[in-house]
Amino acid sequence: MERAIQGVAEALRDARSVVIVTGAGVSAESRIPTFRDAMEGLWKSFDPMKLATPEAFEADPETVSRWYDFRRAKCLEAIPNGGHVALARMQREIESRGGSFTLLTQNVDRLHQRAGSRDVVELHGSIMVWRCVETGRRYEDLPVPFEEFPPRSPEDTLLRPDVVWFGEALPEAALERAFEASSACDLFFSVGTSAVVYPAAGFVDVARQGGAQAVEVNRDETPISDAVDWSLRGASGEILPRLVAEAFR
Ligand code: BV8
Repeated sequence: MERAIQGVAEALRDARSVVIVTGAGVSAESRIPTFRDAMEGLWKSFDPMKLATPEAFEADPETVSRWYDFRRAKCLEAIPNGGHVALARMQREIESRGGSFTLLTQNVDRLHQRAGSRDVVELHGSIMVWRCVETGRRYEDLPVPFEEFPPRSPEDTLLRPDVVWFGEALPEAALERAFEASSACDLFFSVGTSAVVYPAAGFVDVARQGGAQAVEVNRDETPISDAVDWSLRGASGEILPRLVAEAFR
């Protein structure tokens, strides 16, 4: 692992343009259950893959909004971990050298922003934002927990979480930025993601087709582990700080 970290640190020092895609694994050490870990407590009998869909909300807006309200509270209680902080420092170091840095996240918890990352591309939206199903108007800083389920807007219309559900298109602007940055970068990282949800899981291929080197930092093996140049197996909260310390001594 040490030699691999040195190799990646060298590539990071020389990189002119870096893109990172993160998934739920980067927030695991902040005690936010990942998407595929068993859900806990009253939600353990629910399947996230079934709840995170427009059909589920349509059929039972109360249950789906209670699940998101529960997760939103956990995200607000969570503290950014060493992995989030290291990525924020990596952005500062790269940009201070005149390089470009793009952080794409599948996570809806806003921990990257709370750790100091700037201009984060939220591929799957944010659990902190809810939008009116009729007008699309967005609301933040809503009461935690909600007073009623499903929650309603000040105009008394139905609110839904402003996240991208399975079967829904990702925000156009986020997609554009992700494709542009991935195709132009010279170093691409996939961190804390099972790399099975598309289109997010496909940006590593866009980067490699553009000539970039690719790095995976993940606890478990994934479908891209054999396709990257470096596969660092372990906890992002431990590996990323070591990597940034080695690269930007
Ligand atoms: C779309 C927001 C088209 C909501 C999420 C084939 C068959 C069926 C469907 C499809 C298909 N191909 C594409 C699709 C569609 C589907 C898809 O990809 N399905 C998959 C399951 C096959 N994709 C979509 O539906 C997307 N939309 O394609 O639209 C379209 C176009 C035009 C018009 C209309 C439609 C939308 C996908 C977005 C879904 N929303 N989240 C919410 O959060 O509730 S996805 C959800 O999964 C989360 O965002 C999560 O981030 C994401 C991926 O999961 P991970 O983040 O990777 O988390 P996971 O638990 O899986 O893995 C954690 C990893 O971390 C593990 O590998 C673990 O080892 C590691 N780890 C754990 N701890 C640590 C760690 N690593 C490091 N350190 C640690 N400490």
